[in-house]
Amino acid sequence: RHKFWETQPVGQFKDVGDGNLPEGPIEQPTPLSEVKQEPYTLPEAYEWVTCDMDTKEMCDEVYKLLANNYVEDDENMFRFNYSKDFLQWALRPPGYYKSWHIGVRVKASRKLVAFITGVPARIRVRGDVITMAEVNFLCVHKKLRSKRLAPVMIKEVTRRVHLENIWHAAYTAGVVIPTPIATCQYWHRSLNPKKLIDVGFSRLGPRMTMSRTIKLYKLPDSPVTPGFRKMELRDVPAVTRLVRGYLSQFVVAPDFDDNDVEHWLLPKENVVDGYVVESPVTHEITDFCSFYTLPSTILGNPNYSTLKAAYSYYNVATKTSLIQLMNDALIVAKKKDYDVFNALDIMENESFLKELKFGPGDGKLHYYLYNYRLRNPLKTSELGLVV
Ligand code: YNC
Ligand code: MG
Repeated sequence: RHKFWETQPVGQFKDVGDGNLPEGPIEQPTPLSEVKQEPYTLPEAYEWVTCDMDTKEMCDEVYKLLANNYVEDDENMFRFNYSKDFLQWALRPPGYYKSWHIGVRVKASRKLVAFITGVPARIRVRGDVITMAEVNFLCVHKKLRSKRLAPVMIKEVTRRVHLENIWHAAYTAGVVIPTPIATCQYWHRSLNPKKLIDVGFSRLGPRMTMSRTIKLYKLPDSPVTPGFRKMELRDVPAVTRLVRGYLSQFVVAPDFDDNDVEHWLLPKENVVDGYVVESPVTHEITDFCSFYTLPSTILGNPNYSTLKAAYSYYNVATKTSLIQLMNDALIVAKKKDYDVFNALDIMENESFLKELKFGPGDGKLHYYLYNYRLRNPLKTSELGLVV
């Protein structure tokens, strides 16, 4: 059934729930001298390229490949349109390896036709903090699909991860392969319902008019929590403490230090937004919320070309209620002209989704670990990781 994945050190479908198999690494590391030293062989017409994401030229090429060939929804109405700034942010976190940004070119035309990336991350699984690769942006040009190029891309990134003495990975995908550690769902909160309905992202509810719908999703003009403000560099230590404390309750979560928080959570225009609540009395940082910006191209609509979407990232409420905190996140996202605010049903998100008028999306997101077995799938509320 899965000719490639059956050969890999991942949980296999037949083993789900088998109480005799231990949790943890599936294979032991091998000496680095035993890791294959040459790249995997590509079909003769193609060659590997290590993508230097510091250069504008390379960023442009990767941007175009993904903008035209990356993930679409089931009905092919929308396609992710990661910005160049987002790609540079996502691909160059603390300690990143250039060698993990892998492209494939056509030798004759020099055209970039496939891509896959890894970035390093410390991820805790129960009590074990493990250095992993987060693998993302696997993309094969539409004209080269179903030729078994993806397994070669995955084997090559695996080889390059192994060369750095790293033996585990985390990744998410819309498809089911052996074997999800959790299966999550996206929820969507309309901020600009008229546009969302016009482009076919959502539909007018039964017995609803456009004006009633607009009223239903109306939000105040500014955040309601006193002391709610944009995160600044000086907030990094306090935000690290808050986030670390919060993430400790989940079975799988990143192990963030100050450098990670500065990179992943400090606001970057049109890439990532972070807000803190600073107590007006004690000036203590008591709460934090964040979202990242990922627009989608609207395919074949005469009136609109892009959907501006915010995606809930890491949120920690200690003094403010999570509902009020996330409502403030919706308010600032609306103010910044986002059309929709998306959130997965992970962490404690289920406690605010319905109350804040999010609706369930179709399509699932499956989470995976490479070379690490869990006996049973996790509940979505046991996941503390956003890839
Ligand atoms: C996928 N998304 O099952 P079997 S998510 C993993 N993740 O193998 P072919 C995938 N595997 O079942 P195509 C996958 N999609 O026979 C397919 N596969 O064992 C498996 N789409 O290969 C599939 N991006 O080349 C099958 O398929 C084999 O030409 C078939 O190419 C697939 O980034 C793809 O959705 C996805 O660009 C490249 O459809 C193509 O269809 C495409 O014949 C649009 O491949 C964009 C898209 C995927 C987004 C993502 C996470 C990727 C994780 C990869 C796994 C990493 C493992 C860890 C490595 C490091 C380990 C260490 C240490
Ligand atoms: Mg292929």
